[in-house]
Amino acid sequence: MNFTILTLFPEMFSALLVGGIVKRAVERQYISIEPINIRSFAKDRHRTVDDRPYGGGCGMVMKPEPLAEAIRHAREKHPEAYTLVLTPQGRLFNQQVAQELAGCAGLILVCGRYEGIDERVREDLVDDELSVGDYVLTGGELAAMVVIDAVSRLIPGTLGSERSAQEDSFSTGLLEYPQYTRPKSFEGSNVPEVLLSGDHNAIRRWRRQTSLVRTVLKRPDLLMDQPLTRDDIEFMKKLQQDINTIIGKQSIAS
Ligand code: 9D3
Repeated sequence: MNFTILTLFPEMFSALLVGGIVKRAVERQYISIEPINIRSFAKDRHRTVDDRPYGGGCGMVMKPEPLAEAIRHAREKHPEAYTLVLTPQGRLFNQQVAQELAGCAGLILVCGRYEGIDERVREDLVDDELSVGDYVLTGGELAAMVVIDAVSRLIPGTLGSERSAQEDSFSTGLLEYPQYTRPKSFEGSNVPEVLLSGDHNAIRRWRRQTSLVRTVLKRPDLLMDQPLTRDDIEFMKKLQQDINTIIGKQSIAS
């Protein structure tokens, strides 16, 4: 998978190559990352890429000509690629969108700066718009890196010997169970007995059940459209009964 990034700050993307799975995936040629400076498509002496908004208002808008030239250049080089613009108005990026994008032949990621890009470029040259969440960034670059990171690890081969992308929490639809490593006792707190038992069935059930409890407490929204197993339902009913028993035995203290 090729990621072509159109940006005014191509150097920012070197952060992806400092270390970790994305760097390794590039080295092993599962992915390629190709930042292109939009400014190099500006024709005037000052290499202007922004201009004042029609109708007035504060801030600047990315002017259409250099941006359109940059997108056409990227599309000619990667005719099969899907063109996305990162904007606060975009479709919310999540694991499902990452899965979808991982199926693309390539991605052209357009990073906005200033107050945004000229609407005509978005209408004519962009396939879709993505946001990475409801908070205000200073530009699309960090958002593009979020997309590259999340999509890269879904490309077959990129995770290497690391656990498969199928197993992680947003694929099971639950939050992950707690993890422990040596030592058995750390600052007075011990690793749960069951994990030391060697009983793999018991360990699997404990992990599933702690995942369920965590998800109920921290992200109940994730459970709403999640298929639960017969075992899950039985566990949650038992928990509910236990809670009711405790409540039933209580008299009001205050
Ligand atoms: C003053 C109007 N601003 C709206 C709050 C306009 C604005 C334009 C561009 C504010 C921020 C940005 C820069 N952000 C992005 O380009 C961006 C972004 C984001 O800010 N949040 C979440 N996802 C994304 S994707 C691109």
